[in-house]
Amino acid sequence: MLDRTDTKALQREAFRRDVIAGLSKVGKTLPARWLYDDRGSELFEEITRAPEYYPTRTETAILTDNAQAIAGLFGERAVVLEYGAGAGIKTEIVLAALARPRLYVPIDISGDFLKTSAERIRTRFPGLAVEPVTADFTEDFELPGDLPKPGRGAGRRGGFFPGSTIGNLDRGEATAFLKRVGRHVGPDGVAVIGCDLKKDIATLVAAYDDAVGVTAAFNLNILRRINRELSADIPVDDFVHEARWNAESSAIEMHLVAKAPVQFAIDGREFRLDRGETIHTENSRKYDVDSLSALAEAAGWRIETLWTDERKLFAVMGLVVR
Ligand code: AVI
Repeated sequence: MLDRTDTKALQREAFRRDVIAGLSKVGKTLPARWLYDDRGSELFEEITRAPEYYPTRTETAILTDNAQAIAGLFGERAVVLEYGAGAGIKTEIVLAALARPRLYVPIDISGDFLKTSAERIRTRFPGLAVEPVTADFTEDFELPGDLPKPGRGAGRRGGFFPGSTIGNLDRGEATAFLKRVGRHVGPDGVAVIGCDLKKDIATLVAAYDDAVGVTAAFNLNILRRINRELSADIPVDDFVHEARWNAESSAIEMHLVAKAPVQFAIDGREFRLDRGETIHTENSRKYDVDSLSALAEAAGWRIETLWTDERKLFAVMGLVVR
């Protein structure tokens, strides 16, 4: 019997279930969220510094160049809800520009991560109230009832979701997410969302298959995680990382491709892959202005401003509730 209060055990059971379900399908998949164990998170940090991975530095520059306009959208005494526990420097750029922010609410499923990033923000902004919320922001959840309401000593509520993580959600999930943010911020609310833009395929593929091989290590780490946490015997060296452009879904896909026929067991179940068969581990959707507008409108928002860089690599949407 699973102890329902043992979050580590619950997490491990959810991982086991997802892995077995994904690898039992005809087109094998693994959910991207499991890429981020401690090692995966470290590797992702490294990816953000790779010369080919333009999103992080481009978005940081957009936020820096437009910090005053973004602060104007949030307005005075804003309550800032950040989906994901603090995107480091990007969060700091926005918070530093705001006029007397009332409260910062980082929301993340990882309590440990949340604690560390809340502490960092408290140190950097000693006068700012910080109220972390532990929740999975990809699913419906309620905000604590005691958050200040707009009008009573607080300005409007604004959602902040940088990093183009919205691109890792499918269309239905992205729409549901934006609707959820709309419910959280209310009728006068705003949101600032980072999105990666469509561009030439060579630039996209290079960003997800860097020359040094950090993205490859990040992708392959999910197999090592399965071996480590589920006592499996996947021959990791028999797989290679591949980044593919899927024009139909407008997404870069990450795959793990079997170099040879592969056989392994997880939890007493046997799995086989033919040579060339793949495990699809992540989608990273790329948008253009029309598809971003359509997404925003379908979720009850309107794009008030679209901040972008000179080369139109990346966009930051300033949204208002319609
Ligand atoms: C977290 N997310 C926005 C990254 C992306 O670009 O889709 C994850 C990533 N996967 C490979 N490289 C980066």
